[in-house]
Amino acid sequence: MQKPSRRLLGIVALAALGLIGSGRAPVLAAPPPGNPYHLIDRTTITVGSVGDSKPYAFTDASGNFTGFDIELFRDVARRLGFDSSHVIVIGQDFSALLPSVANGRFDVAVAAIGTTAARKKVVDFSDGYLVGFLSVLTSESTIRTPDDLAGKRLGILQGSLEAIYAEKHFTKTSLVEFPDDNSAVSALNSGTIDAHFLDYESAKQDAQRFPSLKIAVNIPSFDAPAGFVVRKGNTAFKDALNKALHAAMQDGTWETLFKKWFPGDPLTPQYLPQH
Ligand code: SNW
Repeated sequence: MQKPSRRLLGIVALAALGLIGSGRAPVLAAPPPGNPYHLIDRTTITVGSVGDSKPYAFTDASGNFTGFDIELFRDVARRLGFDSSHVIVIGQDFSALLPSVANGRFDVAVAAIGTTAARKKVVDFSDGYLVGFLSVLTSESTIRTPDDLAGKRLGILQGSLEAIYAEKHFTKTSLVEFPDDNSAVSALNSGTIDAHFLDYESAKQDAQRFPSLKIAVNIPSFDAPAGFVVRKGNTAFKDALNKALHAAMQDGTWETLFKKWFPGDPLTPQYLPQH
């Protein structure tokens, strides 16, 4: 048998110390003793997410959850002592995520969930880690502005910020609710709806996949940055997540993941290392 190389042994030693894989921030090697974060299972973080919110949170071809939000959360969890084998991700309909965290079914929900005052009545949010746009995706060349949606059928994801925005502002449009973005995009492709209203990055991916679809309208959602959602009052967990999240921003991990998942997009200055 070949002897492992010195370099390999060095890497293994560094990995055991938790010194590689997540930048310069200190990383705990194991879940902390006791249950300081009030987790359902003290050795594991149980995460609720969605399977089709590309590129934020989705399942890959082998059924594993991945995406910007999932990778960022795994990095943050590792800084608290929970490596990938101690983070379980469970898929749900988007509309069930916040109630499930409130009811103690998940320790945290991670799925590009925008922070709003209404949602903060039900759950707590970490600090924000992502801002973007809400977009109208359509194959109809006559839809170019929000006004063009009058009399049209527009898909919305149940429980989403898009749904709330559409109900308030697109009052002449018939809104058609879907449990997930995939089924809405199928309905769009089959002509059951005229357009779908979803996050810009997801819309961009759909437009690449289905060349007839174009992004017609973008509405800034900078006042509702995505955050990690925890049970109300679980301040120890929220504070620990915030500390690790800021370490991931400060050591460039956020920037690396952002460039990986949103290539070419403008970086958000407040999430970059501060000097
Ligand atoms: O508010 C935006 C935020 O600015 C960023 O673009 C990431 O998405 C949002 O958080 C909005 N996300 C929707 C929501 O919170 C839908 C999330 C989803 O489809 N998984 O309702």
